[in-house]
Amino acid sequence: MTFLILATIVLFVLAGIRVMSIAALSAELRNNRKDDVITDAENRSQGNMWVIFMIAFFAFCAWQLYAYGDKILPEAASAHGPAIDNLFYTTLALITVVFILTHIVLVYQTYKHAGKNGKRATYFAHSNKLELIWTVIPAVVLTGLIAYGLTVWNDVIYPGDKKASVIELYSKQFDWTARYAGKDNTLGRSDFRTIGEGNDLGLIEDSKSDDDVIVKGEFHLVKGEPVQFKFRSRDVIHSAFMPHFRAQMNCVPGMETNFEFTPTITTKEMREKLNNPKFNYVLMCNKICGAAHYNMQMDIIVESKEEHNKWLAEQKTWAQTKAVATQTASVIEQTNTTATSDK
Ligand SMILES: [Cu+2]
Repeated sequence: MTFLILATIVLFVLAGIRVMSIAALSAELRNNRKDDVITDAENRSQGNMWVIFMIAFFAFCAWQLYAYGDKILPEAASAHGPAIDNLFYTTLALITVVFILTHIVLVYQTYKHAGKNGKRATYFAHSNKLELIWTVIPAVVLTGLIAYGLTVWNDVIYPGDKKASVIELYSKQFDWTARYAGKDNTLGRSDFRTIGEGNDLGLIEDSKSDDDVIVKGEFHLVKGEPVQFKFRSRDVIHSAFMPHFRAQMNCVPGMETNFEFTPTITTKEMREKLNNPKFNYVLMCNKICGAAHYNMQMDIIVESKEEHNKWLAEQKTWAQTKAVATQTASVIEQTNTTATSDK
C-alpha cells in the first residue's frame, strides 16, 4: 500500500514535469516570447502559487497537530512534572506564533511584490532601524524565556527534601542495576577495583553496604514519597531517562550525579487512565552508548507504601547475597575435596 502511494506521487510529479515542458514548447511555437523574458502573467501565477502553497502547508501542520498532538507528551507522573510541561508548552506556543507570523510575512512579500516588467527593486546596503528591531525583540523574548527556564530548573533540581529515600542507578553497557540504600538510607561505598564475580557494582564490604538491596529487571517506587537517585556509570557516558517523570540525568564514569523527584501516579492508576493493562513506566538510556543502546532499559513500578514494603522484604540484601555466594563456594569446594579423597 505504502509503495503504491509513493509510486502514485512519483508518477504525478513526473506527469507534472512533462506538462510543464509541453507548455514551454507550445509557448515557443506560438513565438509570443521575446528571448527569455519572463512575462508578467507568469510572475503573477508564481505569486499566487506561493499563497496556495502556504495555505496547504498550514493545513498540513494543523492536521499533524490534530492527528499526533496527543503523542507530544504523556501525562506527567511526578510532582515537578507539570512545571516542566508548562515550560515546554510556553516555548511551543511562542515558537508557533513566530512560525505563523514569519511565514505570513514571507509569503505576503512574494505575492505583493511579484516581478513586473519595468519595475525595479529598492536597494539599500544598511538599515539601523531594521537591525535594531531584529536584535532587540529576540533578545528580550529569549531573556524572559531563559529566566523562566532557569527558575523552573532550580526548583526541580534542588528540592532539598531531607526525607527522600536514596536509590542508586548503576549503568553499564548495556543494562541498569538499581541499589536501595536499605534501613540506614545510606549507600555503602564502592570502588571499581572490587568489581568481580558476585560484585557487579564494585561494592566495598562495610556495615553501610550490608543492608543495601540490589535489583535488576525492574525497580519499585512509592507514590507520593520523594526519592533521590544517584547515578553511576562503569564504562561510558549513559543518560538515565524516565520520560513519564520528566527526569533525565547523565551517568558519567568517575563521578556521581543526582536527580530527585516524587512519583504521583501509581502504575495501576496509569494503566486505568491509558486503558492499557500492559503499560509500564520505564527507565531508558538516552545517550547513544553502543551497539545495544536501544535495548538498555528497566521497568519502573509505582505502588503504595504497603505493596512496596512487601516487595522490598522479598528482595535479598547485599549481606544475604554474599552469604549465599560464600555457602555455594564452600559446598563446591567440599564436593571437590570429597571427590578427590574418594579416589
Ligand atoms: Cu547507555
